[in-house]
Amino acid sequence: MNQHANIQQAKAKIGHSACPHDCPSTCALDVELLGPDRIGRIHGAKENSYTAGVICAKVARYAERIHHPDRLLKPLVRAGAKGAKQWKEVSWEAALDLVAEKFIRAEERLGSETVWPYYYAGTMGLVQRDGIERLRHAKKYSGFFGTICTNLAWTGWVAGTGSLRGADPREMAKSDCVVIWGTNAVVTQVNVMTHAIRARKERGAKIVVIDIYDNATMKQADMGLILKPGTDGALACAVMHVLFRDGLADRDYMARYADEPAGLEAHLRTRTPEWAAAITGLSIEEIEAFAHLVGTTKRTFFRLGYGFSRQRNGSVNMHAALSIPAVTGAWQYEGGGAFHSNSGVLKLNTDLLEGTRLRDPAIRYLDQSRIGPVLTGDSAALYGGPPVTAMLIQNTNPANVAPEQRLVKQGFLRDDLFTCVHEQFMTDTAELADVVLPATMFLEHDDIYKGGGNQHITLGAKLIDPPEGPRGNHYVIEELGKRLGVSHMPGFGLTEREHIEIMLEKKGLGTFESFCEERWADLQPDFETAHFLGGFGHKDGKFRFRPDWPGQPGPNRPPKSIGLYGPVNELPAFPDHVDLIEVADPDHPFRLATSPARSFLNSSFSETPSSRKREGRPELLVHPEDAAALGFGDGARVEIGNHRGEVVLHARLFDGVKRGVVIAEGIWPNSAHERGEGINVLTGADAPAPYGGAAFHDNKVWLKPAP
Ligand SMILES: Nc1nc2c(c(=O)[nH]1)N[C@H]1C(S)=C(S)[C@@H](COP(=O)(O)OP(=O)(O)OC[C@H]3O[C@@H](n4cnc5c(=O)[nH]c(N)nc54)[C@H](O)[C@@H]3O)O[C@H]1N2
Ligand SMILES: Nc1nc2c(c(=O)[nH]1)N[C@H]1C(S)=C(S)[C@@H](COP(=O)(O)OP(=O)(O)OC[C@H]3O[C@@H](n4cnc5c(=O)[nH]c(N)nc54)[C@H](O)[C@@H]3O)O[C@H]1N2
Ligand code: SF4
Ligand SMILES: [Mo]
Repeated sequence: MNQHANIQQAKAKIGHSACPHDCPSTCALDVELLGPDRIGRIHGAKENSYTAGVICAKVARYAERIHHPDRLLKPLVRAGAKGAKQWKEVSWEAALDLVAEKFIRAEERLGSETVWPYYYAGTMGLVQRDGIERLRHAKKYSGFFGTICTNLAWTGWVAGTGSLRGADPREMAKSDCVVIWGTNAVVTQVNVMTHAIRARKERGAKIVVIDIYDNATMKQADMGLILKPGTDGALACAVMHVLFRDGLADRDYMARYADEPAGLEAHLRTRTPEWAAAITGLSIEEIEAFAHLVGTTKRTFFRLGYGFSRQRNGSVNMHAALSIPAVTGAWQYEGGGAFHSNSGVLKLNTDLLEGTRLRDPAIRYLDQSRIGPVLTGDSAALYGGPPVTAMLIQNTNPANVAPEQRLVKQGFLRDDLFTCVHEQFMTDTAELADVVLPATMFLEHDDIYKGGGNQHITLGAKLIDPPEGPRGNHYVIEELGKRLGVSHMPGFGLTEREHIEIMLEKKGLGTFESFCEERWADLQPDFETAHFLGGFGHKDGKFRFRPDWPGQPGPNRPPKSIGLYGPVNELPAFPDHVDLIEVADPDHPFRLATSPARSFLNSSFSETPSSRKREGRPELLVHPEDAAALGFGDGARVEIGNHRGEVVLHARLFDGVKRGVVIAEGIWPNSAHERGEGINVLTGADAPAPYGGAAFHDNKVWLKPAP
């Protein structure tokens, strides 16, 4: 740091906040305040036991994003053809009047279900993110089944444990072996590494990383297992086979805590390391070594991520991996057990905020991930209801991040669809809108945040003034409520702070003022509860080796109007490998995963100069022998494609991946690609069984030098 910066930091006032981005870490932040509307660097809060003073580089440099010259500052109305990037600046009043008028007209023509409010987790603040639900329910607009991120993972986790929580993630530091499975934690949730590395430093713990390529996290591992995409179920089965075979299974624990240990053991008899080696591409020795490590290390902590669930068999694989600590009995020990998400325990009462009581159960739901089929009039995706002809979009960029991008864009270009996008930047989606509204950023509005990868509820009060122009999501929902005639309904007419107060009060967490002092609340359940020592979440208190796939309750269960996604009868009775994935074939000999980039966060940060510089250009990691066989070298322009479309990238030769597997890191803006089409041209919007989701890392593709 230069002297000038040093002095600046010494002078800076520090404000407290929470990271609003869609990241399991939900870091508690210390923000250098340089003036009423200016920030300096952001630091991780040292006093927060999970954040522990560490945050990622892209948020440390948030000044680049919040003071970005390209921020949207004025409401814009389309002044040319859709997508032609011609805009007219208008006042907030005029823009909101226009949106309301279009929504009213659409409803008059086709009924309320023709309007589809669409949102996601660009901000994780409850008030700014979820307030749109209040408007939806009040107006009986089409429901939103939010599947894109968590469905495959949560379904698999809840199938086993019956409840979406796990061992205290800080306990990783007290573990003797941390298994980081299907999450690139160095990149996507750096705080996992803080605690895992502490265990290695202080107790000599081993770190195991299981992924499909030698990513940044695997570089930190003592044991790295690189398997073929979508084969984690096979690995887990062979590990459990060895545990039973070699007397490393905890039979007493299973007798007490699991449903059918004998059935599982019998089922696994044929799931040998040889069997799994052929499926996973791992060696028998690798599988045996991993099984013995976790079988002989009682304090093994399984940190199960989202990445390996983004396969069409992802729920099955999540459940299979989760079954291992139920066989070893690791749950009984501090530093042992498993963790995926604490979302099941961090509940705040959002009934008023979301207008839950205004919900009409007769209204259809539409699946977030299937926005392509929905907007192009697929009658199955529309559940027999009217076409979608009006949308309000907040905190998400579906024209870039949703699967089957060609359909999504085709849909947004429809003349009979009116789209309002509320955004911070001119994203791929905003470019296709009729009206674009400028949004504030987290330090410019009040909100409250729940961790998924930790156990805190953290306050993020407004710290600085926004530039002239941008307004918060809450403002937009309230103003539309007035214009659409629902502002008298419960939940409307309150400020952000009042909503936060109500949620805090109902949870017994004090007031907004007191929470400003406390900054966060630690809601981690006690050891016994977190480790399910009083029983698992299912009615009989048992961990289920034999999941009730169609019958399980849970946060991701589709609403009745959607029902289950098939083929439910092909889901296995016990942990297993199932080929429900896009298996490579002669026309598509490669398997493509679209893993995250370190300096981007989904579609965010692709606008900040330092992130753009660090990531370089859209690239495809290809095994050198595959490249040689196809006759291209490092840096070559290559085309990858499948029945959904084709995309051009630059090849980067990389031997940390199995042959036949290619990796495209990061969701680059569509415009960063040669033909203006992004990587999601190649990903599929078919919903995996049983509860849906998006299988972003499960794509069969062909690959050739680009023409
Ligand atoms: N190929 C591929 N595609 C993927 C994935 C993948 O791994 N591979 N991952 C998927 C996953 S897991 C997810 S969660 C999705 C996420 O995809 P998106 O939902 O698009 O994710 P974000 O980039 O987090 O946020 C979207 C936008 O929210 C805006 N935003 C932030 N805060 C606010 C606010 O307060 N108000 C308003 N109005 N806007 C705001 C940001 O400017 C940003 O443009 O992408 C999915 N798509
Ligand atoms: N820097 C950065 N941070 C992020 C994000 C980002 O885009 N960039 N996205 C945020 C969001 S919305 C989310 S949901 C989280 C997700 O964070 P993670 O839980 O880490 O999930 P993914 O990012 O989807 O993928 C993690 C890893 O899974 C690997 N993987 C893919 N298929 C398989 C498989 O079949 N088996 C195994 N074992 N591994 C596989 C991928 O190669 C990747 O290395 O991260 C958040 N944090
Ligand atoms: S690690 Fe995740 S939660 Fe923490 S600052 Fe970075 S993006 Fe935000
Ligand atoms: Mo996500």
